[in-house]
Amino acid sequence: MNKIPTTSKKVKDWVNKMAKLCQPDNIIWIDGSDEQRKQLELEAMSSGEIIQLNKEKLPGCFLHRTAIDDVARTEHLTFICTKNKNDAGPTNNWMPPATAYKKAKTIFKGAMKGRTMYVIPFSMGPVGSAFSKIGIELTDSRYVVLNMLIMTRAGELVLRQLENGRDFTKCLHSKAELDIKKRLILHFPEDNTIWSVGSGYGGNVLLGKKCLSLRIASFIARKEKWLAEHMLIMGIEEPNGHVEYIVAAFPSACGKTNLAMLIPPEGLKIKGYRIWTLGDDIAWMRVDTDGSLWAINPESGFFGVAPGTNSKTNPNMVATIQKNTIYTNVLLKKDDTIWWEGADGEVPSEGIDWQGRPWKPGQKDAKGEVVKGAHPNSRFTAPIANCPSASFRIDQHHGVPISAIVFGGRREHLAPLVYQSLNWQHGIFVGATMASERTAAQVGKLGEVRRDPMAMFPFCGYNMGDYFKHWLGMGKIMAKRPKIFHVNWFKTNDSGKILWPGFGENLRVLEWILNRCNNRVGAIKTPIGYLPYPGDIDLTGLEFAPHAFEKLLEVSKNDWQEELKGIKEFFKLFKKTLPKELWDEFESLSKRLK
Ligand code: GTP
Ligand code: SPV
Ligand code: MN
Repeated sequence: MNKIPTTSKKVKDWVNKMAKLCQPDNIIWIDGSDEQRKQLELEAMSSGEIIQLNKEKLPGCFLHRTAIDDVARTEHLTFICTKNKNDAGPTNNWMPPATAYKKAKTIFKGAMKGRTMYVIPFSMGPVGSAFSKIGIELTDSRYVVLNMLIMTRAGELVLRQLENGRDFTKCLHSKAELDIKKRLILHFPEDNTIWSVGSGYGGNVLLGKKCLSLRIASFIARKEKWLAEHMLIMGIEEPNGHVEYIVAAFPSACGKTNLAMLIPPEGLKIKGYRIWTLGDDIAWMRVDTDGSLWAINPESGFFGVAPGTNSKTNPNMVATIQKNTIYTNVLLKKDDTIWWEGADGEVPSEGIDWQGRPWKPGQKDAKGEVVKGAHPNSRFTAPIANCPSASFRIDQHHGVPISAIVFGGRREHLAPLVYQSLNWQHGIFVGATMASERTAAQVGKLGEVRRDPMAMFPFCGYNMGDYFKHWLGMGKIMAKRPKIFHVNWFKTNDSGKILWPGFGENLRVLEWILNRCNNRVGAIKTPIGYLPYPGDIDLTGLEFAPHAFEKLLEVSKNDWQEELKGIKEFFKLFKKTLPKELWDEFESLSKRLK
């Protein structure tokens, strides 16, 4: 054991208690120093947890492979453990706290025998900011430690914040046997506690991320009157040098990372736009003294989707991940660099696939399906500071003021490219009725349309009916409310081809959004909200097949009437907890569609 770097009895008592349960051979406190990190890298290399990549081409980069059945968040093994079932609501798996602790204890008991327990003090948000929250994660995984050092502000500095007895989120993780049958991701919002066992996949084990910054934080945010959201934060510098900030909520693997660091397309670059990235996944937002909504990114790194990332789709990310990056479940090339489906350059002629097996392009498995080199949910962990478009305001204690909130999903049909809500309350309805096709970021059937309100379905730490009420209430305490929009980059034509070029071209839509926020353009009022006049979206340099752009902005009354049925079914789940305002909005939309 290294020296205990804290005088906080609360911290020491809890660490001791958990150590008694898990019985590690050793306890190491993470101090945040480079020396300690390097030492851990060496140990993780010799244990085989990570593989060092080509030192010239990818300095400070490593590859990690997870177990084959441990490659994405396991929502069916994720629980909100509140005393009353109704407090978890109809969208969460629920277990009573006593049962959950008992069940998990049998798995945690002695799980760290022969291993070291690492104590990681971390701050979500700038250390010392009134916006920030502190957690301590105990883990027996060096991979987790190395990732947490990228994703959060971690180390001794954080412990200083706890010397006065301040509360922190108690996070316990053990790989245990990495057995899916003994895997549980448990949240105890009433105890400010997270227990995760039996997994080594990022979203299940980097407990500062979804577990703390969304599930636990959303619970706290409701009490403290702020918002913890699954949103990117970006600044759009307009040609006159003024920067407007927006947040956007899209479900997992639906384009947050890409949007957050887009490069203006050729036709628009000439106007002088520039993008500043603050965050790609999570936003914490508060009403500040000026009555507007301000956002910080609690994280300090990206845990991004690898497949599809290349110099055309996301040049800023390609630049970000050239150093000090941990890759998970990608293909290893002969020269110790990496590759994934949709990466730059030629498809390698051979390599080691994400499962550690020799791989050749076009190779088929027993079922006759092409074997992928990288897992579809393979990811990289990289510091935001590496990103060429990183905003200079990332470390600012109270964040940035938000002009627009953008909701979006992956819908082949129905939702047009962009529309604006009629007002705040209708905007909450638009967010609450979001739906999207399932991606590889969560275990389950791909492509299935599921409701994902505000992209928070898997991440809300309490009853979502109350969550909608909280959103409505937040509007009431704001003097200046952001305008609310909905986008869909994924609409297809009849033969299934995506109509909108997406990626950097999305700036064309953001430009319209900012023009609306600043009353610079009018709009067409339709039953679902305000749509752009086609001429108000700058398409310079883009070519569309005949009618393709019209199709992108089409609102089909028939399709929307169908959609109403799905919305109604979904709303009914919440019984009395669904705010009346949302039923009112439902009725109004039904009327407008007649
Ligand atoms: P999480 O990290 O899971 O929360 O995902 P995310 O929302 O940050 O998604 P990300 O930006 O990583 O994109 C996921 C996938 O969507 C990648 O395969 C991208 O290539 C694809 N994608 C992102 N933006 C666009 C877009 O504008 N158009 C199209 N067609 N695809 C996109
Ligand atoms: C997501 O699935 O929304 C992610 C990746 O951002 S994970 O951290 O696994 O949740
Ligand atoms: Mn996410």
